[in-house]
Amino acid sequence: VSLERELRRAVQQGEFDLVYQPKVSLSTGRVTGAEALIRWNKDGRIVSPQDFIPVAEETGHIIAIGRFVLNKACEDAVKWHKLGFKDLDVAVNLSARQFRDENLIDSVCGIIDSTGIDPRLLGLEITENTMMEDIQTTIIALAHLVQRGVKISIDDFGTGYSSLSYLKKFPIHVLKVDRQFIKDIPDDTDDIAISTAIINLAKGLNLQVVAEGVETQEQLDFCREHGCDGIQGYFFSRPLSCDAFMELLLSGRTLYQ
Ligand code: G
Ligand code: G
Ligand code: NA
Ligand code: MN
Repeated sequence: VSLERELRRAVQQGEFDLVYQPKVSLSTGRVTGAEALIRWNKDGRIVSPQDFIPVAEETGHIIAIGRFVLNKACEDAVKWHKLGFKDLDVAVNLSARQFRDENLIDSVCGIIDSTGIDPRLLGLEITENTMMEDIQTTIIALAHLVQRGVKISIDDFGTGYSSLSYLKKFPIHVLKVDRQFIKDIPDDTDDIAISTAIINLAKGLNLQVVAEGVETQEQLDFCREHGCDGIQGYFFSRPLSCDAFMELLLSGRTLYQ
């Protein structure tokens, strides 16, 4: 059976689920929200999105998958809200084809309305390369989304082809430092220089900056000392099932004692 047919079945039979990786504030040490990451439960095995998102993109299944992700993430965020965590946000990854889909804005607005999520608590993560594919269309699409109240992050910043001059033209809120630049800190002095520059750039442009892939205390200290707003990474937590994420919230665990 081709992966394409299996993907079709997976959408229809509800084989997808989301896990949530906590994001933590470096000023308070508290969980501020989570990034939703899709998982495919295929015959008892978990398939990584790296292995099926590209095929889903090529075959167009990404549109249905993306709608599932957005809807589930918003529903879960509303659950967290009802548990009393009223400021917690949720971020969803949008792939290139989804971002270029002419129904994207309607789809996002429809899901905001049907789930009742406060749109300020919904974030969309879009990679630098996706944004750069067609700059005029990107600016228009982002403007519509921002007008509806959602927060936009540039994902994997520093790994793509963006010219810095576009940063000020895009209505965005958060810059995410790619894990690639964090993983060899403090050993790699080039990565220290690059990460420092990205953080300073973000601050200079009044953007929030979140470091991805923080795995060690040293990396955490680096991010805090250089003025990152938040971190994500295995040091604090791996991605968790929605239930495990809610347990974490209820436990009150923070980054600092
Ligand atoms: O969660 P993990 O580290 O395995 O994710 C691998 C890649 O898949 C990352 O680049 C991530 O952005 C992407 N990814 C995870 N979930 C989604 C999703 O729901 N939609 C899209 N388009 N990409 C996702
Ligand atoms: O492309 P994107 O930034 O969305 O990808 C996020 C991916 O990074 C997810 O697949 C997530 O599982 C993974 N990830 C998150 N934190 C860490 C970390 O600390 N170390 C490593 N190796 N991977 C991480
Ligand atoms: Na992401
Ligand atoms: Mn990223």
